[in-house]
Amino acid sequence: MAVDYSLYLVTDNTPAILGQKDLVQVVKEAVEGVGVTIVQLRDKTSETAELVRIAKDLHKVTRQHNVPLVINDRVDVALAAGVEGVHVGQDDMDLATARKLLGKDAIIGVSANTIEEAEAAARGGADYLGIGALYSTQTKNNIKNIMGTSGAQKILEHLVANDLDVKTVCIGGINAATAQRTIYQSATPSKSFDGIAVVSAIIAAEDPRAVASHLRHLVATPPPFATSTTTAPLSRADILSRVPALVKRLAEKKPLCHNMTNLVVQNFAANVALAVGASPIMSNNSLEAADLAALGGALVINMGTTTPGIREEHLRALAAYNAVGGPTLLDPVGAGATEQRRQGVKALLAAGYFDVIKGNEGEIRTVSGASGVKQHGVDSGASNLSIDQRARLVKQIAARERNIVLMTGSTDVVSDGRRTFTIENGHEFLGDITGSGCTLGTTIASFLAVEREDKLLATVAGILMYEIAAERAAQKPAVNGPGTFVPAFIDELYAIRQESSKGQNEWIQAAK
Ligand code: 3NM
Ligand code: MG
Repeated sequence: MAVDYSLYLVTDNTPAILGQKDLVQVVKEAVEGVGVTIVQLRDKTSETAELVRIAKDLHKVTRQHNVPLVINDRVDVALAAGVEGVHVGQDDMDLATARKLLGKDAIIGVSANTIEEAEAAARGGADYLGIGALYSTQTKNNIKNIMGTSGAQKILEHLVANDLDVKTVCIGGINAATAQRTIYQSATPSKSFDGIAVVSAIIAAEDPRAVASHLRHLVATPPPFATSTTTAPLSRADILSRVPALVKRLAEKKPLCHNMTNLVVQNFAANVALAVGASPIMSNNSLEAADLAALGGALVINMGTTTPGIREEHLRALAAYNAVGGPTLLDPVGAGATEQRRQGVKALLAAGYFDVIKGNEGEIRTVSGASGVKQHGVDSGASNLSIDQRARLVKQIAARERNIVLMTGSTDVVSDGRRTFTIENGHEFLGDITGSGCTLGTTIASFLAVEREDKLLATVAGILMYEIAAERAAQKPAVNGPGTFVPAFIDELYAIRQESSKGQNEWIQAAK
């Protein structure tokens, strides 16, 4: 029997989640309509006789809708109630024994928190794995490992690499706000979760039927920010031919560029946004984020100033842009410098999606570790990766996050996980002024707002316009140092925009 794992409901009868409702009624509502596709009775408190009675009651409801019912942990209850199978945790009856007792046609699922557990269960003939916990959750208190999407992705990769064909659902903190991004960011090129498993999202809901139907829709639909579909190689010739047109498009569309940025660069970033042709808004108030996102602009989250409460502002704004697929860029300024910032990066990566993450070597290495990826035996803080190592790291994070990662330096390295580029433009004066990294973020975000098909192209366009402008500015006779460089730089950003708007595209020949 082919089982549809797309929306897997795990029950909970504790008052904190079920409230005063009747469990059977909740399950009935959840399986009706475009509802849940498989149900697990998970009840840690009822006596055996009561459990069998509940299982039989639930089974009446699920059978009517051709939805399989499995029992958590209790093979005896599954047999007594005649349901379709069991779900066993790592501390429950072993898979082989459960299979022997229930037979080959039973559905048997296993909880997997680690690669080893997943491999053992898949080799042992589990029908599906419940992989978790993705996120922290109030629903289960003995969670061993919060893995995030990067941990889940590693398990899926391992199953693929070992040719282990088993269905998978993710569990732990999955709800309408997290479902799409979790499926998207956990996926490998050849394996994605077959579904999501939820407890509180449905059991605690006021309208389980509506929530179930909404979750089904979300599971079947890519997230709104999953717009980059291009896998075409991006050759130097492509860049030379497409970037000036993109600069022109930016000038014509004048997209909003919403900066939640640090105290130091507010004014400079706004001037850079204007020079490249965007319309800047500097606002750290997340209460306006949904309105701004609706206007089609881009969001820059720059962690350079940590004021109390700013993390919550960032998280709310990110959620607002993610909800409509608006462009988002993270600039994890000083990410490794303090605990506040390390935690901030972790929280942002766990809670939302960024189209682009840009930073210097130290910042990107902190981002790398923020979701559990091991660093490659290099001392933290030291800036000593070779270009090859940088390229590998950037590519690896981009594949993990399914986004664009840019590591700035005298050679910039940028990747979408498949295509990896180095860019050699720029000028040393950029290192002698404040906010040059931050305003590069503002520039790239502005490009993202007008190029959603190929986010790597948008990022490369931003870097080239920015760094070629810096080279041109530094050569001006009136520029004697960093002080005179800043206004000349803004002038050259403006000049490149004007040239591109008139079809004068020679400037891009300076790309290297
Ligand atoms: N198992 P909610 S997490 C039952 O990690 C269960 O194996 C988990 O509840 C695991 O959807 C979990 O309310 C609880 O977050 C999931
Ligand atoms: Mg269990």
